[in-house]
Order: sequence, then C-alpha cells, then structure tokens
Amino acid sequence: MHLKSFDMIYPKIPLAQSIIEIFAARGIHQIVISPGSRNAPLTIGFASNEKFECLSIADERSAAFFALGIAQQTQKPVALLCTSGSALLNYYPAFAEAFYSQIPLIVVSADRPADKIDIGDGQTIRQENVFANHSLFNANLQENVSAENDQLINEAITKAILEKGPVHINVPFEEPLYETTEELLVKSKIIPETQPILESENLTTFAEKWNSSTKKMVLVGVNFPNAIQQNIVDWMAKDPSIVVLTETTSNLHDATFISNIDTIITPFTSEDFEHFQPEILVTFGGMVVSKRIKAFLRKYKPTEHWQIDPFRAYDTFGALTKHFKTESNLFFGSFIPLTQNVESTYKAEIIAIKKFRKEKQEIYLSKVPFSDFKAFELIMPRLPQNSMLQIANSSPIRYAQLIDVHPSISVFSNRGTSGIDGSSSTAVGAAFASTQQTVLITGDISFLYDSNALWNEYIPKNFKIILVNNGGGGIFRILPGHEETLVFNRYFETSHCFTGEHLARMFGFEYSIASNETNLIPALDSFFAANEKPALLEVFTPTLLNDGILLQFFKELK
Ligand SMILES: Cc1ncc(C[n+]2csc(CCOP(=O)(O)OP(=O)(O)O)c2C)c(N)n1
Repeated sequence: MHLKSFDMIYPKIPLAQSIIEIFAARGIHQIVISPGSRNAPLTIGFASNEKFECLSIADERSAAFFALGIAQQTQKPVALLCTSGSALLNYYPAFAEAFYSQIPLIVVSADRPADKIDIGDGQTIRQENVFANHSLFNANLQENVSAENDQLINEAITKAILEKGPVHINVPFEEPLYETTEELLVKSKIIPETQPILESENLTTFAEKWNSSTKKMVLVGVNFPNAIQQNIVDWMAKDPSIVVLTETTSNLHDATFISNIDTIITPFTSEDFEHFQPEILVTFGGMVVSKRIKAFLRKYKPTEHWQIDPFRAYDTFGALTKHFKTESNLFFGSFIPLTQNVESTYKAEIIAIKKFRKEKQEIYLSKVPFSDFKAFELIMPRLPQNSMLQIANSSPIRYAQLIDVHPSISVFSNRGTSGIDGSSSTAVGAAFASTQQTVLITGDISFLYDSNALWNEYIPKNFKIILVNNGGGGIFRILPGHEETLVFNRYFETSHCFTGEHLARMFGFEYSIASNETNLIPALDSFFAANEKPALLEVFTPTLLNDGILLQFFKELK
C-alpha cells in the first residue's frame, strides 16, 4: 500500500539513481523492502517511482521467503532491499532455497564504503560476496557511478532472469542518505538479456536405446503447473514400457502415473526391486522428495540416466549418463517423433500394484484412530478445487504424497533446501502474487518458527492455514533412531504445549480447532466456506500414536 501519491523524486546519490533506472528498464518491478537507514537512498527512490510496487516487511528472513513466494508464482525476478549489517544475512535461508529451487531473486544490500569496513563502525560487516556459495552472480558495486557498475547491475539481472536463481548486488552509500532531487542525474546503460540458443542434439542414438528398452522410468520432481505439454503427458501415458513416477509437487497428473511412490515401493522385496529396476531413467523437474526412490535407484541403478534441465544435472543416483541441457518440452518435442511404443508389461504391472495398494490403504485408514495420517486423509479431498496448496516441510510434504490431490490444485513446497524456516512466508508471498486461493498445511514447529510470516499487510482474506499440531517435530518419531528419552523430547522433537491461537488472534486470523474425525469434517467445511478474513484451523493429533500409525501402514500394504 502506498501512502501518498507519487511525486517524481530521486535520491540525490547518483549510484542509487542508476540502480533505479536500470531496474525500471529491465522490468524489475516488485521490490520487497526491509527498514533501515543505509538503504534510504534506494528505499526513497523505489517508493517514489510509480514503475515499482514496493512491499514493506520488517523481518528480512521472512521478507526474503515472501519474495521467493512471489517469484515462485510469477517466475519473474523479485528484488529485495535491506540495510547493512546482519539484516543481509537473514536473507540467506531464502537465498539458498532460491538457488536450489531455481527461483529468480535479486538481493540488493546497502553497505558502507569499503574504507569504513572493519574499522569499528556500527552495523557493519563484510558484505561483499557474502552469498558466494549459492549465488549466480555477485555485483560488488563501487561508490561512484561508472560504466562498470552499470555493467554489473545489468549482468546480475540477466543472470537472475536467464538462469533462474538468486543474485546479490552490494551497494556502498556514504552519508547523507536521505537527500532527494527532482533531477535525474545519470544516463544509465541498459543491456537487455538475449535468450541463448539452446544446443540441439542428435537424438538418434538415444532413440535407438529407448526403442529397444522394455523398462523405462520417468521420475518427475518439482514442476510448475501446466509446464509440460499435454501431448507429452499423453505419450508417456500410452506407452506400456514407460512407468511415470511423480512427486506431489510435480503438478503432473494422469491415471497411469504413480503419484504415491513410497506406498508402491516401500513393501518391495529385493526380487521386486530387481524386477522393476529400469533400464533407462529419465528425470526432469526440481527436487525429488521420496528418500525411498533415491535408495531404490542408487542400489538398483539404471543403465542409462538422462536428466533434462537447461542448467543443472545432479547425479542423484550415481548413474547419470547424459545431461540434455534444454527445456523438457523442447526435448520431448524432438524426441517423441523418433520413438515408438514398445510392447512390455512394465507399466501394467505397476498399475496393478497401485490398485492393490490403494485397496489396502483404504482398509487400513478405515480402522486406524485419529492421527496425522487420518487428518491428511480427511483434509486433502476437501481442499477447494483450483486452489493452490503450499505444503511445509517435514511430515506434511510426506503425508501429502500418500493421498491423491485433485489435479486442479497446484502444489508447492520449499524443497530446495527442505528448510522449516520459511514455508509460511513463502505461502503468504505466493498467495499475494496469485489469483488462486492459497491453503498452507504446516506442522507446529514450522509454523512457530516462521510466525513472522503473518506480520505484514499482504495476506489475502481467503488465505487459509491448516496447522497440524502434534506437539513437536513429529518426523523425528518416524525416523530411525527414535527412543522415548528426555534427550529425544528436548533436542529432537522439541516438544511443547503451545498452540497457534494467540498468534492467530494477534494477526487477525479466524481461529478454529479440531481434534478428531467427527469435528474435523464440519470444521473443514466452515473453514473453507467463509472468506472474509484469513483463517487458521488447528488440528490436534496424538503425539504418541502418529508414528506407529504411519509405520504400521507400510507394513500392511503387502
Ligand atoms: C531451518 C531448519 N532447521 C531444522 C530443520 C530440521 N527439521 C526437519 S523437520 C523438523 C521438525 C518439524 O516439525 P513440524 O513442523 O512440527 O512438523 P512435523 O514433523 O511434526 O510434521 C526439523 C526441526 C530443518 N529442516 N530446517
């Protein structure tokens, strides 16, 4: 919200003017600003210029995840602006997430001039290259306007846009910081990005291997909704020799695809693994959640592993044989015409297992008491169609994988670094940027950790949080190594008796609770029916039962 109409005023410092001019010309329009004095030249400049939408968030950690949520939805860079000192370091969790999730972010930090660093000035740290390990580009600007500075600013923006990731621009400003002028004092150099020409490969030998293989597996990680063309989905669905495994965050749907990877493979014997070992594995999209599929493919390696991604190819399974450096649609567009359907029972066998496991799952869930798993079984089918689901890390993302999600619902999770430190802020940013209704499902530790996500004025009225409160980090009960000791309770589970009630009320959320099947169903109905105010539904589940119910599930799937 801008509190006054725009007078065209510029900061008096020419370097600040250059940044503003270049950002405006390069289409960087959304700036998330955290308060401070050293960044005043840019804050005043951005906020007084109608080309920018400026958003104010005080907590830099939350601000960065909020910006990440916007960029996750728009797929365009969002800029962050903060003052000098530790403010900048609080961007790091989201910066690393952006790096691994390939989301464009442009961090702009105000700094003192180089001769004021490490001489005892306040709020001063070594800011240059501070994100070097996870940054696509570091522009360490000099205090005076120069062609080199313009070049660096442009290059940072180009990297963020073309390589989809975070960049850092560090800007030294000397006092006075608040002076303004109506005069534009600089003529900045604008260097627009040029799309690189993607290499085209000769795919014939790959197609020959493909056409002579009866066991081909396609594994899809995080993927933007509708990113993959329907003809490619249909092609994968039709070929009996292709098994498609999808993560919930892949946003890719077909009745023949396996969306509940762990349910299918956890009960596998070594004979089953050998039998289903793929000859060719094709991967695209971002991170894969399932640890079990990684363990499976690391032990039973495919002969060929082809990764399709314009930038990166992780050798996740120690079997990578080819990196196709291109977009998935372009790759398949050239590849599909060279392929033919291959007779095989591979897909049919997996689909038969899927059907068998689904029946077992229904029987199992009909008899277990209320728990995390049961709560997810009730929540997932009641999510509004065409909504956006943001899922926090830890067990929520894993439970969500066990239950089908309606194909009209787009699903996102911060799987780049799997942190619990910014899921709520990301969800708020995504909700702000999207026209879809957003629902966040989170655990209690993740929610309490990132409660500052609610401390801003950008939360849409129809934003919903479902807080599954199992009294601590329930995931640690599921992981091997759990023993019911004080050490476990205090240092792993971090068990607690807090609820979300006061936070919800403080931040103006409707608050309701549920604690069993009988009250959760009507609670969900009224939760989704009212949209005048953001709402938080807290679902209490039995701490001591949840892990047993999940672990027994995998045993009863056989
Ligand atoms: C920033 C960060 N710190 C620590 C962790 C390790 N960690 C993973 S899950 C988890 C507990 C999360 O608990 P909660 O959000 O309540 O979800 P639950 O496991 O109960 O479903 C922790 C601390 C992490 N992933 N990220």
